[in-house]
Amino acid sequence: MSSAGTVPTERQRLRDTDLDRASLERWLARTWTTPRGLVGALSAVDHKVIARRYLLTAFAFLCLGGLSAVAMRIQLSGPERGLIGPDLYNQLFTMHGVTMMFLFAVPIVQATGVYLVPLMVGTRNMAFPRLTAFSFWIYLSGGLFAWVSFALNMGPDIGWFGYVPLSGPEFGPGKRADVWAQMITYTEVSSLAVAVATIVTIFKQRAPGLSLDRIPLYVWAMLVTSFVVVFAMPAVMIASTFLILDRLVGTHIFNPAEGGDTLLFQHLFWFFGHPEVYIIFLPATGMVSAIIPAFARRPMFGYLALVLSLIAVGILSFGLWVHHMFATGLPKLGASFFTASSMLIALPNGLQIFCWLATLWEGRPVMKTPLLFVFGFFFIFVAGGLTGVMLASVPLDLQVHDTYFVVAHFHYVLIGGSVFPLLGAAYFWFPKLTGRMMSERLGRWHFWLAFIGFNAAFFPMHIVGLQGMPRRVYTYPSELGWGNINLFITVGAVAFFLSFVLFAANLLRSASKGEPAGDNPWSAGTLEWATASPPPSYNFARIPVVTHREPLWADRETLPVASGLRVDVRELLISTIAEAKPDIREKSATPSIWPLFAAIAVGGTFLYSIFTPWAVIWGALPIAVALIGWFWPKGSPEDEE
Ligand code: HEM
Ligand SMILES: [Cu+2]
Repeated sequence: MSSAGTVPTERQRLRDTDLDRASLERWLARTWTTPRGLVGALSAVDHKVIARRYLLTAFAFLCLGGLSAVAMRIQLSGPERGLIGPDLYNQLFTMHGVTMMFLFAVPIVQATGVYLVPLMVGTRNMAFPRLTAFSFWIYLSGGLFAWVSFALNMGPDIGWFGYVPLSGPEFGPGKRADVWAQMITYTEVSSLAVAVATIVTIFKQRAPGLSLDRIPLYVWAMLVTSFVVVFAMPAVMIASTFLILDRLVGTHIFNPAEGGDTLLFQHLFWFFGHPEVYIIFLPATGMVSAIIPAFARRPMFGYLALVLSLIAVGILSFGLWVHHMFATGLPKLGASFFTASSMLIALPNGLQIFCWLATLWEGRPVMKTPLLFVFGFFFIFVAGGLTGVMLASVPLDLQVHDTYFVVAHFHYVLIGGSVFPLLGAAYFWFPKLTGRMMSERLGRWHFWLAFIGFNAAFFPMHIVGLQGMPRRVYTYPSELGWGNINLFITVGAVAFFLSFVLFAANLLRSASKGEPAGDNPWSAGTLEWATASPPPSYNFARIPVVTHREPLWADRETLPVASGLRVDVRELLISTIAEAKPDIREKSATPSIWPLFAAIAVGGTFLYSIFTPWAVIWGALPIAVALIGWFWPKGSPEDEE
């Protein structure tokens, strides 16, 4: 038997230096692979396994969000249609907004990070793998909670931002607003946890030599985004918790009649809500910064400028929230401040676009599908940015407030700024996830259908908006003459929706029949392409040592590697924050079913609390049991030097 077959005795420590390549790989696979069977699958802590589930779930929610949008658009395709009444329509646009923002956009960018960040920084798993698993279960059950409530005709109907007093106890009887409030707090727990794990992974688990000035721009983007999550999410969690207290316990935090403050809700919500846009957008810029150099075949122009503008955008995004509240009648000086800062943020964003264009200009880009989506992003996002600068001016904002002009603007920003880069990223990294290429021919059809469908659906919304068509109405009278243009919008929306069907078909087909990809099909320069596609459970047989920003371009033949890690237990190399010098070795968590139980306990508590505040007390017991199981120390004494 080879050395891989030998079982080390209690005291024996097996290190990668003791083994040849083949037995090293066998040992690592044995140590790191997710256990078999149902219980094994439910206990998984491998970041790639969790990320795949996360991505699929987020995609499923995108489909639900898209279906609700198509339903709304069919109802609005002509004047006085009777398909969907006002009550269902209110639930539909709320479910659409909530699903897109909380269950699709944020989770999908975080899931992409969970997959890519450990590979790109050259480590074997996320920091806090069990917490990451817990986050996924929390998110899944939060999403199911919202959609099951909707199916039971208990779906929230107060808009995705759930303003009081409409959502308060007086105007929002029943359980609908409670579902909204608890679901928000609950899914943001998951976002926060992933953000914390991402920050620690990036700061402490980077491969030796991957100093801060060599981190791939995508990883920088995820780092900044995770900090924005950590500062923004608590604000909305406070807003939703105050709301549930007002509704269920009878406090008067948002009730002006009792000395409460309605505007406080809007401040708290938008202190989160505006950065939220950047939580969605910043990772997308990171994706663009990964795709462009790979296709232009040259390093990114202006690395430092890009890093600084990422940080600037992250910080400035917190100074803009009041531009969502211009119509509430603010003091003049305050309004001017927020106008100025809203326009200011166009600067770092513009800078990023110039760096991207400069890189493309210098290189000889090959027009493949990922790059097509990047060009789609440029076009749509710049258009959305322009209407954004327009809306930042108070007089115009007051004119078009709550009209379809605003609906057009934010779909340009959200879909141009996030969905198009995400689609490009899907084509770009699909080979890493599956070992196969996506079909280029279908990809082009997909792109053009999406691009044309998108603009046909959302450009005319600017026009009806300027004509005065309000948002959140389930119908309109025919005398206003908005019928034809709305029909056009609906046709565009259906075409845009169909482009996702085409995308799904391409995904399915390519996953089984696509051309085999190899490790590095695009000849890209960053570490995730240094390992097999799909990567083995342990990511890298030996931890790479990084000497350049694009390690695979610099050390073409063989990457230098670090050795000395144990292979009979899940050991990680921990490095210093700035220079990524190897610091200590640390054990990574083993698979466990307890994060799932903890998520069930926390979820049950949140759900039950809608019916009685006592749930918080009773729920503490199962939560405590699950946490004890989760953190129960493993008995075996570990000798450390
Ligand atoms: C198939 C693509 C989509 C279509 C056809 C679509 C259509 C619509 C429509 C018609 C409304 C307005 C409903 C109304 O005010 O009466 C709306 C609202 C909204 N959409 Fe979309 N949308 C799509 C994709 C997205 C995506 C990808 C996002 C986010 C990433 C998004 C975010 C929102 C938000 C936040 C609202 C506001 C909901 C509210 O007023 O509370 N949409 N969408
Ligand atoms: Cu904003």
